[in-house]
Amino acid sequence: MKSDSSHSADSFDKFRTGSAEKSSILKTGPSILSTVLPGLRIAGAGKTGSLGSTKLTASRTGAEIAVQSLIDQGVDTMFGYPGGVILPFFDKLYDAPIRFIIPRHEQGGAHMADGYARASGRVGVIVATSGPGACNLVTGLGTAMMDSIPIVAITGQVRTELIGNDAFQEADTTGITRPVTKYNCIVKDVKDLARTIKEAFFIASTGRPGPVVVDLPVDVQVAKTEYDAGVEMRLPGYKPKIKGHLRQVSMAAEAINKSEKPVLYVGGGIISANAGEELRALAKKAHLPVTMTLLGLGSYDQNEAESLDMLGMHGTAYANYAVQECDLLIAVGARFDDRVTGKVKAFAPHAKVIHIDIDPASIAKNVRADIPVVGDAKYILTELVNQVEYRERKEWFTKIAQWKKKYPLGYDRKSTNIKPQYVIEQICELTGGDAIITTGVGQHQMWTSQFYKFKRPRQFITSGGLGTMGFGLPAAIGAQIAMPEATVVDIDGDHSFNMTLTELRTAVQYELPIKVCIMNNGYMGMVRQWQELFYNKRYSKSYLANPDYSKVAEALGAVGITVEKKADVPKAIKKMLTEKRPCVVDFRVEPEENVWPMVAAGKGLHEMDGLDLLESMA
Ligand SMILES: Cc1ncc(C[n+]2csc(CCOP(=O)(O)OP(=O)(O)O)c2C)c(N)n1
Ligand SMILES: [Mg+2]
Repeated sequence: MKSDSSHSADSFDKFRTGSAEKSSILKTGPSILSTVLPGLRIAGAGKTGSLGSTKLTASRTGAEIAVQSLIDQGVDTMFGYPGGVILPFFDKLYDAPIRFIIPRHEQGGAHMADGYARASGRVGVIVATSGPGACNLVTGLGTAMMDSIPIVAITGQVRTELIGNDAFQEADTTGITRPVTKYNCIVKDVKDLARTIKEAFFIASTGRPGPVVVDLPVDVQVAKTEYDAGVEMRLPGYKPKIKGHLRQVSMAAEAINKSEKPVLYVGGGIISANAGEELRALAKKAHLPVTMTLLGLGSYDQNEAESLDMLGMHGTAYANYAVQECDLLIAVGARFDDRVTGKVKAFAPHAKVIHIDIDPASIAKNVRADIPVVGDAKYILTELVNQVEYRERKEWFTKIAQWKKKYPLGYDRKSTNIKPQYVIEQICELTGGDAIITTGVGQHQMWTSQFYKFKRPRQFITSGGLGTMGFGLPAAIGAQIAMPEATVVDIDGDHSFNMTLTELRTAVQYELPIKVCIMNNGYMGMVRQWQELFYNKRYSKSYLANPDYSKVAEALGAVGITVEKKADVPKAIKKMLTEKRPCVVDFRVEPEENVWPMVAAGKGLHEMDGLDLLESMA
């Protein structure tokens, strides 16, 4: 059994409050994972304890085993909220070397674990009690599931003998969370516990990542057995494919070399595979334009000439036109979501499609794939880089340059009102384009994807698949915990912020200098935009009376700033960036601004509305 441990128990000292006796449980073995599939991204690899053996230790309770298993997976940070049936587990956390963040609501905790995972590339861990605690996780799990984010959730459950009896705070957690998890299970025998937790981390972080729930009845937490740190996983049917089929990879390389008008279309899979450098190498070597999905933003530096920025419903005209006219579409780690394709039948009509994805179920699910390649983007792109040749493709790049010139993203820069796009451009400029950005869901999210120019993977954290309002603030907290030195800015909507604003107090308590910039248009702006365009301006129930957000911020112990004049925007952002406390800036933006361009639902990508407006502002 390989022991690659560098993260000794001592490195946890600053968190440790417990007795010397505790240290014995810190010295158990490493994960066996690195010996199972060499080269895989393993949660906590290199961060395990220092002994590395299958040595059995003295009899321990389930709660002790659960905590020790987490430590052995390299977990040093967790999010969670206690309750009756998870108390044995919480008791063992009392003096464990784990930094523990208590949110104000379990949904917030799940988004924090998610933001932590997205910012760091590690597995986020969230703990909740049974019944209401577990139910409150559902939105967070669904958000992580849709965006393929590795989370392990540990939930308390009532005693095994009571399950099915409508016991106090009983909920069918595995039943409820099945559709929003990659995998879930209930541990009914303490002897299965160590293995199950190991499997949970492995499943969450390998293949197409995703959330895993381990439901833990309270009697299993107090039952005793021996802890075997080296226990073997039993996952005979789970074998994520890493290396693509060589013949398919060669065919893909050949198609790229022949193509006159190629487009690389990349998604969040590049980021979860840590394949940003390989993507760059491919685009540069073969000379390929790159467009990104919402979740793919950051995977390619948008300041580089090859970037076409985002495609899809609110993507750029130049990206959408390029996709519609290309002769080869090279999709990597993207799943042809309907917000990307528009009308599927009209999508990329002239293109041969290469589809590279680690999840075989995603391939050809929505759009045919002429050359499917199943495997890890990092491996496959490396292989492709070896086989592709540089081609100038002068005509193609000239055409793209013309589209860029004719239809740049824009807005009325002369307006004396505060345009949300202006605020976001200013945030980008004043943070040097380097901040980690989170968002809620709505217009502000789309403007952020259009007007903040991302440079690197893991810089943009947003709920793409589920589109969860309320994600921005807790995700920013998780990201700041993962990256204490980074500037983390939540660019939020007024109503999205409303949904989880109680977590501001969490940021205050843990002294996290996060920034929240509210694009306060008074409306559920995206709903209002659809009502304006498709429901004859009948703004049915899309307006809510907001509180004074800067006063709310102050009441919760954060800094609050309100900005009502355009001239005050840069000043307020600069002040925000110097604050050590969490800071909320309430920008009173133009209430009825719209996001352009827009591909209306059911239309082809080339049928964008708002182009004349963009052209006139170019
Ligand atoms: C939890 C949740 N409920 C409802 C929606 C539907 N929805 C999408 S955008 C939106 C409005 C968002 O308003 P706001 O946060 O103020 O952002 P804006 O569009 O104004 O920028 C709504 C209600 C959602 N995405 N998530
Ligand atoms: Mg709004």
